[in-house]
Amino acid sequence: MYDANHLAFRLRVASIGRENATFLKNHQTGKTVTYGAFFENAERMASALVASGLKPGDRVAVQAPKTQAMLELYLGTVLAGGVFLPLNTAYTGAELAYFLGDANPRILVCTSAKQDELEEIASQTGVEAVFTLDANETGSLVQAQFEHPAGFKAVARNESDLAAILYTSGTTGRSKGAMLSHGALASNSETLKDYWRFTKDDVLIHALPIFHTHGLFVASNITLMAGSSLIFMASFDADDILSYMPVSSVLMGVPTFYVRLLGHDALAEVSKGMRLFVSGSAPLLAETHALWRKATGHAILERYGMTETNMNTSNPYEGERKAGTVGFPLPDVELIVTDPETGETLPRGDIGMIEVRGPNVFSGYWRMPEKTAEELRENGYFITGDLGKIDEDGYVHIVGRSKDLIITGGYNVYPKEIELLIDDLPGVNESSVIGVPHPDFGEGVVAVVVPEHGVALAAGDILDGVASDLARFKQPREVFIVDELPRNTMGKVQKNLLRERYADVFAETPKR
Ligand code: MCA
Ligand code: AMP
Repeated sequence: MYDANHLAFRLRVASIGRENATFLKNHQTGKTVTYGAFFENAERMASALVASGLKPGDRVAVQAPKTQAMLELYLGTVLAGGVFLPLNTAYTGAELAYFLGDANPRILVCTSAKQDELEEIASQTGVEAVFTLDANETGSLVQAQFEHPAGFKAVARNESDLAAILYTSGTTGRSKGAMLSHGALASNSETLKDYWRFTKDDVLIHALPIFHTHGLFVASNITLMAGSSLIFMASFDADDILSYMPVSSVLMGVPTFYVRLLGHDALAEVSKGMRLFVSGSAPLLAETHALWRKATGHAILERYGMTETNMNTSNPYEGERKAGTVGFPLPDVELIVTDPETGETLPRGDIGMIEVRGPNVFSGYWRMPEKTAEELRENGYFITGDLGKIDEDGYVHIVGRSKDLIITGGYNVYPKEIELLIDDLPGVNESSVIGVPHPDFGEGVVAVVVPEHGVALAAGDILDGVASDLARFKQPREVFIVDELPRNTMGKVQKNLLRERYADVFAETPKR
């Protein structure tokens, strides 16, 4: 028996009657799995987790490649009453040590290649069992799955119980774990399924990673809720995506996907039968929107979300999809624009802080009650840190961010985290990290560094110095050594001047 408010229950009910239909086709192996087999595998996974000591509310941390088994682990964790905690595969040991120390998972799942390194970190952070998802390995959950029967009875959970924690970078440099409940995840995917008209006939090209909201909750949960199918690719590859378009109906991607696909001659022909192209996680340039429409006849549907809230707004399925806007608040989401100083709601058209409220909003930051209180108001509104306005037709525009955030290829990078590491390097006096336009990634990371007096520093010293502590996508792509940073009268570094100064650094970088 499943609890009626259980995320897994709502996903399972949604796919009743689809037991023999394809849920997922694996691009790498060519194999398919039916809904029936997928849910059975997830149930076996849940049994294996419980047998290894998982109790309701325990975290299951996972850093593993994108495979069907990882999706089964996600659902298995939720069925077992656990809290799924996916981690970017690019994170280094130093970054993982922080997440494991903060979240205290009972179970860690990783690759056999990283097992030794992570077992050491895990033993210091209270992890009780380390598994892999590699087939035919001892200690593999894929092996353990088949030692356990299907038919696992979901552990009852309330709507407000946690189903997942996803870390999102913090302005102070410390990442914060966004606590996501069963109810928040289930309601948002049901809303989106209806808003974007998903049906069992849809085939979604899934080339996003599944350790973040976009690939895990938006793409995978909606597919499950609609009983549709996935074409599951390990990562982005333009030729592979184009080859599947004639047998697919929907693509979800970050703007970099669309920029890269535009460079291919086959696009116009193969996209003819597609139903929907969705973009999000970073701003889609109006230019990309226009070029896509010209090449394919399709208007990309841009939507806006956050790790803390899942999706908040979307351009309409029917009606005008306005380039440069993120559309309307979703049916169950309230969105207001407030004065960042006073918190007063501003009149339509004025630019201010975007705040959102609804069943999609998270439950707070894991073990950070003060941060939660700063960003989540008592009346339920979440202060997003995005600056925007609502235009005369009701469309939401994001015009900037009050948070010092860089979004590169859809991944978020908080400058503070990098600045702290650079400032600690020998010979460095201070640094400032900024994002500037990049033709492929949208924004590229640039570090501007001031050496200590009399010290000769080279860019390579900085890059080598941070390499082992930072995921590759966070590492600066350019480093400039300067005598001083521009400051205002208050002594604050004027990042806007730095962004202007280095605006063209990546101008010559080819679009892919
Ligand atoms: C890879 N690299 C990157 C990025 N990705 N550098 C900066 N930014 C990136 N995003 C590095 C690689 O390590 C490599 O380093 C070099 O860049 C070239 O890699 P390449 O082969 O071109 O990369 P790729 O494998 O093709 O990946 C690019 C990508 C990928 C397809 C854009 O980053 C991606 O799938 N991004 C999607 C992220 C995502 O799902 N975001 C959603 C978050 P080297 O120099 O060593 O070769 S959820 C969210 O934001 C909210 C909630 C929302 O609204 O959805
Ligand atoms: P994350 O930390 O991964 O949850 O990223 C959330 C942030 O991505 C938001 O606060 C926005 O700044 C940004 N974002 C997501 N979708 C869009 C979009 N369509 N346009 C502009 N920014 C976006």
